[in-house]
Amino acid sequence: MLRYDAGQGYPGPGDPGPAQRGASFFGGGDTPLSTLRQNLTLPRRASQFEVSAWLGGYASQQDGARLSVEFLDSGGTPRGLVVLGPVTAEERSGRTGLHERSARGTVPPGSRTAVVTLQLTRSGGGTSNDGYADNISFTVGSR
Ligand SMILES: [Ca+2]
Repeated sequence: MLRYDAGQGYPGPGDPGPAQRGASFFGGGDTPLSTLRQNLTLPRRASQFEVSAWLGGYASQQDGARLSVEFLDSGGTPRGLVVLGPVTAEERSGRTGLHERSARGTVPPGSRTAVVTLQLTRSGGGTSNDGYADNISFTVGSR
């Protein structure tokens, strides 16, 4: 976790990002790849999903954040995959910050588990892995 008041070129209160951004966000640290993963058991009646996240990076560097949701059946067989990001340096207009990405759809039939994975990737340019993420949300509902 990094704080929005960390300075040193990291995203701050005045940079593009969520309106309600709290005090901290996820950053990649000093390693080429940082991964956070959460396995969620889906309610039996879940038929619709919505996923959103604010993803970003540093200046013109291509370090980035990618959020995926993989749906698995009871045997662990993949039923579907949704990917958000990464937000490229071009999409950020070369400016440090985070931008919202979202997707919604139908939960693939037979899905019992959703695996939410955040990957923060360094693509050269110093030791700092400047993939950033905040306000990650995954919700399901029934129609
Ligand atoms: Ca970097």
